[in-house]
Order: sequence, then C-alpha cells, then structure tokens
Amino acid sequence: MCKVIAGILFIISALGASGVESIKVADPWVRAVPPVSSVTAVYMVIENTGDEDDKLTGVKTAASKYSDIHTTTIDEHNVASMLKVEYLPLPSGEIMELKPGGSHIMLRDLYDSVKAGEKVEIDLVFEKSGTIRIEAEVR
Ligand SMILES: [Cu+2]
Repeated sequence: MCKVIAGILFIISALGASGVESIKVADPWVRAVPPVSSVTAVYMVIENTGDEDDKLTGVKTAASKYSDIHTTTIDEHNVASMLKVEYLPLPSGEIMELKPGGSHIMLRDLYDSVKAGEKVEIDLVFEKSGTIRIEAEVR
C-alpha cells in the first residue's frame, strides 16, 4: 500500500515538474563505440519553448569521468575540428540540434563500453531551467 502511494506521489511530482519546464529534449542518442574507445558523443534536439533565453551550461553522467560541450568548426582547408565551449545558447523559441558534424556532447574517459541498445542517463544543466535528466539510447 505504501509503495502504491509513493508511486502515485512520484508520478504527480514528475507531472508537476514537466508542466513548468520550458526545455524539451527529443531523440537523445549516444554513438556506440568499440570497447577500446574511451570517448563517444551524444546527440539530441533541444527546444526552448519558454519566454526566456536559456543556456546549456553543463552535462553530468555516471557513464564517464568527463563530459564536455563541443562545437565543430571547419577551417579554410576544410578540416573539421572540435572546440570545447562553456555553454550552448538556447534562445527563446528556438531549436538547437546536436548532431554529427555539429555541436554535440563529448563523453571522455568512459567507465564502461557503451553498446548498441543500452541506455545512458545524462543530466543536462541549464542556466535557467536547472537540471533535466534524460535517457539516451546507444545506437
Ligand atoms: Cu567532440
């Protein structure tokens, strides 16, 4: 009985939290890498449906020692390189797509290999919206 009530309370609080969130995350996924690889990247679509500009300022996960926000730049010789940034801007009403060849989240020093079909829990830290936990599928 107590478990049932706790479960109901949990659902109510989860609904309450999602009702005020202005950040929507869609289709988060982690690139599957062979066991020898200690790094991988995370992609997703982040929409700021709120009236206020926001920023993605940090990422935390138990899957790796470090997690950075990267953008990809292409120089005049057409060479792509990744650049670590302090935050990703999320203007009000805009959609930010983290995708291969563009901005992404880099997980470094993976504690375990990530295999296709697994799920990785990731906390996204936003300047205004606080921390949002997502579950990203490994592909
Ligand atoms: Cu990167």
